[in-house]
Amino acid sequence: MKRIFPHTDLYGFTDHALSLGRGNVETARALLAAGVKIIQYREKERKMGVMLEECLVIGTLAREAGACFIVNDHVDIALLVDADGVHVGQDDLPARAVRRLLGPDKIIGVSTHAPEQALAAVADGADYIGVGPIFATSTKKDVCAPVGLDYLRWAAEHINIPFTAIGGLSPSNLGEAARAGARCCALISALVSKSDIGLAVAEARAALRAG
Ligand code: TZP
Ligand code: MG
Repeated sequence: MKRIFPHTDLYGFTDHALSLGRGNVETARALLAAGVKIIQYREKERKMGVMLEECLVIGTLAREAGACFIVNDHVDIALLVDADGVHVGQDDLPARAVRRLLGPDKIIGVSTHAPEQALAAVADGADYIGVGPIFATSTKKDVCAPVGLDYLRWAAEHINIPFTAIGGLSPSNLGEAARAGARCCALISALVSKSDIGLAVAEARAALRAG
């Protein structure tokens, strides 16, 4: 059966380097306990074997919590742990190729930074797109300059699959993002780099609602 990208407010990530010494499993557990319904395993430093073990655990936790579990970059790991889907960037395997590996039932997300990339991702069969980086971020090292709220407004108007705003989002600017059309917002450092992830999720939700 085709997995569904949840219609939800926050998209949470792992990133152990930014997580104040917490492991990825602990971070995912805290995000899920706070009611986050999409978790992406995003890990740029660990060995593949460690990533596989962590994804097995986080995938089980997400399933138990009724949340969607997406693996960043690694189609092989996603298949091995039966994740709900994979997220790829512009320099990763193209969505059409990922689809051949994953089949029709898994979710494919594609990072986009401009309208032509968004339209190409939709044409290539993406199930959702990332829209960003909206604001400056130091979390992703190889990222382009911030695209700003104009691209988010464009996506809200023209893209008819789910999309998630990403990049430099925090309670201080989530209201602006919401007013520009964001319904789902992806936050990394504003959640995982806080000592109390539950509180950070509550503050992000309140800021989104106020927008
Ligand atoms: N893609 C575009 S910006 C970004 C990714 C993965 C990083 C977002 O991290 P943060 O800490 O929420 O700015
Ligand atoms: Mg990638």
